[in-house]
Amino acid sequence: VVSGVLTLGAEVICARVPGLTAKQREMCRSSPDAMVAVGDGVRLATSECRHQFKFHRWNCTAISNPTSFGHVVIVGVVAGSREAAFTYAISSAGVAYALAAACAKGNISSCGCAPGPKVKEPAPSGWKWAGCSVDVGFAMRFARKFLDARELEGDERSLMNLHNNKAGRKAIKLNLSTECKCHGVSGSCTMKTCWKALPPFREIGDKLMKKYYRARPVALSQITTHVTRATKPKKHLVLKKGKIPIKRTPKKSDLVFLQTSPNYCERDLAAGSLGTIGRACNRTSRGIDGCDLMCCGRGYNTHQYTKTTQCRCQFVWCCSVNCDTCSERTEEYTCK
Ligand SMILES: *[C@@H]1O[C@H](CO)[C@@H](O)[C@H](O)[C@H]1NC(C)=O
Ligand SMILES: *[C@@H]1O[C@H](CO)[C@@H](O)[C@H](O)[C@H]1NC(C)=O
Ligand SMILES: *[C@@H]1O[C@H](CO)[C@@H](O)[C@H](O)[C@H]1NC(C)=O
Ligand SMILES: CC(=O)N[C@H]1CO[C@H](CO)[C@@H](O)[C@@H]1O
Repeated sequence: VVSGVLTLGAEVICARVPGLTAKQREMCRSSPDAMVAVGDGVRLATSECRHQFKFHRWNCTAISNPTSFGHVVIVGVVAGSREAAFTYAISSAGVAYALAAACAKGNISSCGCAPGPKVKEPAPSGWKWAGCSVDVGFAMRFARKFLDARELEGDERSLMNLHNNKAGRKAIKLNLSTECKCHGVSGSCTMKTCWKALPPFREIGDKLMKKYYRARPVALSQITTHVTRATKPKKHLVLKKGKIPIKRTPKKSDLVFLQTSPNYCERDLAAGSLGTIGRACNRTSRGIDGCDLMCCGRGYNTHQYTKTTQCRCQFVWCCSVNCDTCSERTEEYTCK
């Protein structure tokens, strides 16, 4: 009876989640506990993306459609851009990460701990793999099935999204940290047990940001390698040298994009650009956060205001603190 009620609950909840494909709805019904983690993963990814792009013209806003659960909707030319590549990679990494974390916590019935690292790594002498290592297997599989279920078109854009989804998952799998605990007489550490743990998600964000800067341009392969009549020629992405596609496939862990990005200076919603009017900028910085680059040469507005704070605080025996009130003139700059 209880499981009947739970199933009914999942049925109702999964029917209500907007924008799921048939396959995703099916996965939702069969693993409602994993769906909670998928939602956590999407939130984690969104906030990490905002953090990483806080000082960029494109700041990760408004491309992720909140009504479409676990899926990023990117419109216009931006859909083939390296920003889209980052968005897909970080989302898939976030979902895989949250699933792996939920498995380790015992929050998902169909997964738990692994006895050691997934990729066999010999433990240095005196060590032993023990305890609860993250079971990335389930998380990778579920994230792949769930997010890749979107990419049905088989065109160059869906191949790009699939590639970047995979690069995001790889970033989790390849960046697990090793944690250890010492055993032995009074902490002598004659014996160590170690397990694989998830690093802070910030580290994954930083790694993927490096990959964003080094993202590779790709094109749909024009060469149809001929196979037997029964199997269709397989479409795939190849690297480009300048504008020319070459016969090399991109590395699985690299991010790939199809189109060069717009400069994101002007508001053009059809192209997927919000523009930078009203964005805060730094008057003295020469970087992308500086007013020159952020405002695309349009200039900036200066807002002056007075900030009052408590200052010159002194401890008075015993026991109070006396402070003065200081006011300080501050300036803020926003793009015209
Ligand atoms: C596990 O579930 C508990 C209770 O629902 C929740 O508070 C916690 O955040 C979950 N942990 C993870 C890592 O998903
Ligand atoms: C991102 O940019 C948009 C449009 O320029 C702006 O409205 C929004 O406040 C910015 N978000 C953050 C978190 O800075
Ligand atoms: C502005 O940029 C300068 C130079 O890069 C930096 O030292 C300063 O901390 C920045 N100011 C703010 C408010 O971020
Ligand atoms: C330290 C480490 O293992 N770094 C790896 C993190 O993941 C990327 C793939 O996204 C690898 O290229 C790094 O070697």
